[in-house]
Amino acid sequence: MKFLVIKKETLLFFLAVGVVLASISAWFMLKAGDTAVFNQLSKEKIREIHMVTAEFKTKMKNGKEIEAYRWDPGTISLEKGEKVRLFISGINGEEHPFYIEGTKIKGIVKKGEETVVPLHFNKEGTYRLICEVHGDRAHNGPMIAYIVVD
Ligand SMILES: [Cu+2]
Repeated sequence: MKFLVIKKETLLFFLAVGVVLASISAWFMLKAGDTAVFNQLSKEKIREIHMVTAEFKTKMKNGKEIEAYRWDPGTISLEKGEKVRLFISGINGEEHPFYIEGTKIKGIVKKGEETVVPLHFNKEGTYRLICEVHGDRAHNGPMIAYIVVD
């Protein structure tokens, strides 16, 4: 009989732990916002898009080097409500800290590493993926990709 009582308490303990963990993960999901982030642990089949950081470089007749950085491909398309996993491989350039306009998404792409960005837009429009280091022509950019949602 005593054994049974302990077992019930243990069960209640694990139930309580489960409730607390579920609440914490729900809080994190809500905190992340619903416009452009979704649960990465989900098992559902999600389309993948692969992008790289590219550099165009040349030497002028006078010996001066000029260069420009780009995301490649520079434009990607998503359906409204579609869930996509964007893989960005850092090829050229040491680091590209980025953000996506109109969302809470930001991150960094480093040379030799892959950054995975979950995308999910509930509003149509064109969202710009902007590199903070190469944001305009004066900084060897603009390193901006267009995410078209329709
Ligand atoms: Cu960059």
